[in-house]
Amino acid sequence: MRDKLPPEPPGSEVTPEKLYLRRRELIKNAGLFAGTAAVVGGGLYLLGLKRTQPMDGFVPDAGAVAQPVVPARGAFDTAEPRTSYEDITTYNNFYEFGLDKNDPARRAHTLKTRPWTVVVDGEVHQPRTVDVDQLISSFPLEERVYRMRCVEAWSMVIPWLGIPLGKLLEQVQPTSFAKYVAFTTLEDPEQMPGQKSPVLDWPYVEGLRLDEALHPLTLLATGLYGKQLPAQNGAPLRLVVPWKYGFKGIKSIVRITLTREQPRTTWNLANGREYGFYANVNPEVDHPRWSQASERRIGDSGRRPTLPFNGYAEQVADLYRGMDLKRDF
Ligand SMILES: Nc1nc2c(c(=O)[nH]1)N[C@H]1C(S)=C(S)[C@@H](COP(=O)(O)O)O[C@H]1N2
Ligand SMILES: [Mo]
Repeated sequence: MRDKLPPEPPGSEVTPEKLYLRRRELIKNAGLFAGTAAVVGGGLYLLGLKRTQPMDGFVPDAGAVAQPVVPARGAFDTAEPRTSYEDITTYNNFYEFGLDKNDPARRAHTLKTRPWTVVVDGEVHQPRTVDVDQLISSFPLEERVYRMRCVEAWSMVIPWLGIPLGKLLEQVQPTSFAKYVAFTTLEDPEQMPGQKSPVLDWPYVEGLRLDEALHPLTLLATGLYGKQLPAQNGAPLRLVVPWKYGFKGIKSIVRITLTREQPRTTWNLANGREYGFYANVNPEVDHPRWSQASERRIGDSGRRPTLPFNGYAEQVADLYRGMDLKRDF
């Protein structure tokens, strides 16, 4: 990223209005959970329904105690407080719309995110060219509350909505030659004025190893806080890989290509000494220009320690068994 230190986040004072808006979000969110209880992983605790009991054919115990309808946390959801909708949608990195954190919120609303076509091709038996809404509607949406750690040492907690990437990849049937997945952002300098400047090689490209792409934590996000994804956050479709630095989370995707070779990635091309292909969050491997041992949570004061794999080591460390993560950073 640039040498300039990121600006301080907006103040964390919670005004009554902000509280009210946040409450409305939560209520909306609860409604969304109720509608999709079967797919959000945690399900609902209703009238003493126990998680171990099957949903269909369920008969409540005679002694069941009525409980409030509280969405249970999904297996991968963090219980940490969520970053405000305001902060998530106004403090962004999206260089296609400028380099300052508040540029994307001011400029990206002109991006035409519908109609939008996504190509899924390469080493697959069933290549597809689909309208994004058709793609989204062919899978149940899931909510995932993930930490996001930017390589610049700030972090957020974001309630995403989306589709596990693995489900899409299963559908297109990777061939036995597929080893990686390459992603490409829209290239359209008229709509994305940042692409008129050579600050990065356009279009923005990213990549994952196939096993990383198939991991159940890896999400194609279509929304956040129960609503459609705002353009500044990468509408209509962006990648979320919560154990990796935020720059792996490529926005406004138009193409997903299964490949035999490791794909080129934008930040690695821009500066390979500072940004690796793997980009796993690692407090023990400092950025050449700053420490990665701690981070600033947007909306909070003070710093907190950065966790290996951003706190997802239990789920993903096995993917990297036998690798030297200081060399393959
Ligand atoms: N196409 C594209 N995708 C991108 C970026 C970008 O500049 N262009 N920035 C990345 C970086 S550095 C981060 S930290 C996250 C930020 O996501 P957010 O703005 O939704 O928090 O998006 C990533 N995806
Ligand atoms: Mo980032």
